[in-house]
Amino acid sequence: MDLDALNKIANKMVETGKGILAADESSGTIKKRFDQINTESTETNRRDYREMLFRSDGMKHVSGVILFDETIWQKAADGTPLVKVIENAGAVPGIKVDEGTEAITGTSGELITKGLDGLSARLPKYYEAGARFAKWRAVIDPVAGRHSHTGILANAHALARYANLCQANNIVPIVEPEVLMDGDNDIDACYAVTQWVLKETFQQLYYMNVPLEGIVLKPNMIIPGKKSGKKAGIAQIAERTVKCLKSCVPTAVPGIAFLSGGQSDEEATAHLSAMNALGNLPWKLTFSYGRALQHPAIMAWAGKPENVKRAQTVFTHRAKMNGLATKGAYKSEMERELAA
Ligand code: 5MM
Repeated sequence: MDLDALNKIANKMVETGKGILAADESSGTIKKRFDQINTESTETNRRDYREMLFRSDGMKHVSGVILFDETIWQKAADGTPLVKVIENAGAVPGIKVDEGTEAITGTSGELITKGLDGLSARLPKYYEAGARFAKWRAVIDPVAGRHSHTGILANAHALARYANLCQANNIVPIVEPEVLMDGDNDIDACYAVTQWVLKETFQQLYYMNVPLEGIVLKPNMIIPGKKSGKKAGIAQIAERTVKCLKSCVPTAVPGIAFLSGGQSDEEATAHLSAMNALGNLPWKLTFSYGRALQHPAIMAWAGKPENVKRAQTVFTHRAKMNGLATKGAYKSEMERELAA
């Protein structure tokens, strides 16, 4: 393991002014997104959609792109490998290596992320293809009665095993323990469960000899569940999220790149900006958004070649707003720039 090289990549991934584009929707998820725009999810359409994003000016604000297995091997319409298109835009290509989730038998529906079997053989191939970081997502439900020590420990252990294997192959692991944001739990439950999950995750990373200088953390923000009917303000979410992270995340971690988890695109930007505006942070705080970066762009595209330019403009605007949020410099009035 070359920790110096891993640390350099991790720092590049969380560079101020930029963030990560999560374009790693698995076949089922991208189909759902394409269904929303009445577009068939064919290999060519998936390629065209992603190529459109990777060739947009928005890439100026993107430090890395998380790819699904299919995409890392795909070529753009002109024959250039998509990995090259990403590198030419100045971003680091990355790969989702988990294989989804399954229920942990004997629990109340807790999930464990699959993909450790065969991972040590897959990673060198991804490195060869150009991936310099990877992603593994664990899923925890904070609703009362739906999480336990069993599920939290099993997921933290799997994240640490994955991170250890990535680093051995000189690939920076994005460690993503996602506490869901769509249940009927309040903000305090989100805080308590996230804290538990993060503490267990860092304990397992320590046991598995994972140097924290060579990882990027991808957590949820501290937000009341969508079905709780409760709302929290931007300042409260920012303050609670930073407080929780400060109590759990060692300062050796170069940076934290949040998932958006179903927040609206503008909310996700506002929350990130408010956190960075607090100042005095021991790590970089940036974005690793899927839905919150892509939603307006995919709607503008609607699967039609004549909409490509407009969709690229929409994507660029969103990426720029999030880039500003990494500096704490985003203001909601800036959203009007797009209309202009
Ligand atoms: C882009 O969505 C990713 C893939 O999801 P599936 O494996 O379920 O198809 C997802 O893992 C994503 O990278 C993160 O959860 C962050 O995405 P959001 O949309 O929450 O920002």
